[in-house]
Amino acid sequence: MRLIATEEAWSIPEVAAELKKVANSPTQSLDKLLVKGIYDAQPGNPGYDAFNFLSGLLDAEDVRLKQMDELGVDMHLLALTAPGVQMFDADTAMELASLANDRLAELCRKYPTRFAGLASFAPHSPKRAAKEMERAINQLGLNGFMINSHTYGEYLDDPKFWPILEAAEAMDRCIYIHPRAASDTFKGPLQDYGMDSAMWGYGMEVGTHAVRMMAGGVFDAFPKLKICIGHMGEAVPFWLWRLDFMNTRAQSAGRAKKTKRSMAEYFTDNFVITTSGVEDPLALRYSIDKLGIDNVMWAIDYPYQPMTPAVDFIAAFDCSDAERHALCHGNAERVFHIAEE
Ligand code: 1WB
Ligand code: MN
Repeated sequence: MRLIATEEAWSIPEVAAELKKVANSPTQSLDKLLVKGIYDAQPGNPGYDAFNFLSGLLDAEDVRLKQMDELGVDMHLLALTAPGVQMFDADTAMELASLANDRLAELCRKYPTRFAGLASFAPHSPKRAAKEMERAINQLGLNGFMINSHTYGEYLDDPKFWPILEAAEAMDRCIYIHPRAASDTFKGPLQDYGMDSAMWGYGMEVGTHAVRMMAGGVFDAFPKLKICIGHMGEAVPFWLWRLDFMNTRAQSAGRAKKTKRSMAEYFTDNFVITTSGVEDPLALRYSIDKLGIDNVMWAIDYPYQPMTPAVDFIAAFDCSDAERHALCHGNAERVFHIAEE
């Protein structure tokens, strides 16, 4: 069965070099803990070996493709890795997003059955971002978009970003919201014990982003907009009942914005999720039964997550043939406009 992995991280040397500058710049931010470890790694630093992801991120055609061949992974849906261009100034962010999009499109043209790509954009300038999004789809033939959660502490429920949402909805292309470390106004207790990133903080950050969008009425303004979130839905699927109950109560008490539909309806109609980095069959079964099989896609989260266990996980997962078809490639083909084979 065709296997499409839907949240696969990748980068280019120019972005890596700019992130190394960020690592050495004077201003504090929670992202820097990880950015320093990956882009300014020094042998001998704690975690140097464990966080040695850079070569995997900069590679597509060498180690990655060989391993895909060995394991029967047909395709990686690649995207510029977190924090993308969102820690840069607006001009640098725009230049590097379009450079990354050009390179990604080149790679996808060279290997049309092995790589597909999510385009990057600079949310700092939403109207110009929308133009780059249009170029990425109409001229470069990329498959959708990725944003790495907040931009300078601001989230997509803010109408200033809505040109971005309008463009995605008009082109029927999904925006993948990938984590980055929590914004300055949210980071307090996440600064210790390694909680800043994938262990806990990332999920809190993107889960909060998704709830802000639903409770903020974004999907009343953009009813056809599709948002993808990874890491088994960043725990949101497990919260849906309580989100519905408490949002309904808060709306009646005048503490929440009036929305046309319920949180659970937005989550099932406007969101899809991927399994990236969560190889737990109980969590996957729950998510499929709760959200519907059309809303869940397999992903690895390479190179942060090794390929072999992710492949073994989906191969061993107990499901029907129709479910396997949807999980492994059918949903990805539909949501990300990937040509069927
Ligand atoms: C890790 C995971 C690091 C992700 C990342 O850096 C990203 C990690 C940007 O496991 O340390 C991720 O995408 O899940
Ligand atoms: Mn990831």
